[in-house]
Amino acid sequence: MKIKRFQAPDIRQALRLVKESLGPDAVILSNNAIEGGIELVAAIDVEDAVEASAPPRKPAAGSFNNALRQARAQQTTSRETRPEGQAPAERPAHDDVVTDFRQRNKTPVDRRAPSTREHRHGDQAQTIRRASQSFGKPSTGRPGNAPSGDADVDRLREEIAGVRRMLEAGFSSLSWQRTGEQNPERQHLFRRLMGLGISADIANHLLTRAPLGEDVEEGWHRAVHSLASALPVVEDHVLDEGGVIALVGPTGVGKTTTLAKIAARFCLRHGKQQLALVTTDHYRIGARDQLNTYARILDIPIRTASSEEELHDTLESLADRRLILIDTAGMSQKDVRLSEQMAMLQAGSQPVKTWLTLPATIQQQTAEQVIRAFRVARLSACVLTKLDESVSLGGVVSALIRTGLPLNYVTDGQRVPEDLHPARAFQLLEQAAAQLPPEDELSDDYLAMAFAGAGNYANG
Ligand SMILES: Nc1nc2c(ncn2[C@@H]2O[C@H](COP(=O)(O)OP(=O)(O)O)[C@@H](O)[C@H]2O)c(=O)[nH]1
Ligand SMILES: [Mg+2]
Repeated sequence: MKIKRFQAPDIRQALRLVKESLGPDAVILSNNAIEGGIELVAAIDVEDAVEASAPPRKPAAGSFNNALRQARAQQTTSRETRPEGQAPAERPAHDDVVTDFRQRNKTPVDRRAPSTREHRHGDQAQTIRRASQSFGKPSTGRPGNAPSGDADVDRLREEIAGVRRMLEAGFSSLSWQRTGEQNPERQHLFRRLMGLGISADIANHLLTRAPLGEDVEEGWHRAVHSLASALPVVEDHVLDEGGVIALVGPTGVGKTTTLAKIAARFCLRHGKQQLALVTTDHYRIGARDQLNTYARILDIPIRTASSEEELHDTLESLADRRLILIDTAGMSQKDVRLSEQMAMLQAGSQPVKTWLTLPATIQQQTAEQVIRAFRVARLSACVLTKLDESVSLGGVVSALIRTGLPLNYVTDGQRVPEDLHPARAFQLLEQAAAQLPPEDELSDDYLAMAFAGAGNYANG
């Protein structure tokens, strides 16, 4: 067995790396969110790989993948030939492997006789979970995976951990397979939601609650509808009522462009006398130039404020303006100056509404990190930019659902002011669904892991 780790910015790229390095038979053992992306641990049964080029032979005893494959094949054959509900006469090879592991690890054997396929499945799953739990535990009482100082012991431990992951992957695979047998609509819809980039826990939660009918397309429509209902959206009246609005967010996400779009829309409705622009971005050379250009085109005043007092005074001096738009310095969620800058917006006597600007292309974990970091600015809404560049909206949609930050506007191009629209949840998700990648892009191994993980989350 060969086990490798792969890191990539998103799941699709990570899966591509796995496929390129280990081939299409690789099994995904685990997936974890890491800073800047995702880490997959994948394995390939080396014997399998060799098998492809070698003459046919009996599968090696103890090879989990082979045994699992055999077990699946036997399950399918026996399902085809035996009456519904009747237990098969022979134990599949997979049980032998589990028994073998149990004996080697002295795990108590569950002696209940399986009566139906349903029970057998449950017992198998429980057994695998138990076996995998006891199998990975260090026997020395030494905490965690601290190196023992003995190379052989460490290598053995690593192998045991690998086997444990294999068993867990087997468990996930069985659970995924069982759902496919008992509830193929649910499995199909889960696959589509995952294709959309929706997080596994939200997808599972949705499908557990939404009534699924016979018709898959109807079920899909209902799932998209439920997702749209879960996405928080707020209708904003700023273009009519005005106020003081600050656009915040990381660099390059489209704050200044969005601000120009809002300014131009407002000018068209109410005239230039009612509007002013302020920038607190004194960090970046050229930041003011960009805003200046828009101010010149619209013929509206622009001010710079680089401290709390200056901002306070500037806002006071512009009190007669119906709408004041504040452009802020783009800041990474890790920037130490972030809290200070965001606190500055809330320090004055005038209430400032802060809108977080996020690109539709952002990954779920990064979006959640950014939202958490910018919470100090008391965010009231989120503007989603660059819809035109996004391949999959699921990440950012999941982040908004999980954090509860409401969406108010979306932008889908660089044109000022045309490419700015009020957010409409259902329309947005229908559009995302229309861009779905081909269904075979996410492997069954990955889906099985995600499904099992989401099940645990939903149940616990
Ligand atoms: N394709 C596309 N590009 C956009 C959109 N909004 C902004 N941009 C571009 O993204 C780049 C960065 O925008 P900018 O407003 O300067 O970002 P800021 O650093 O957050 O102020 C510029 O080239 C914009 O033209 C959008 O909705 N779609
Ligand atoms: Mg800018």
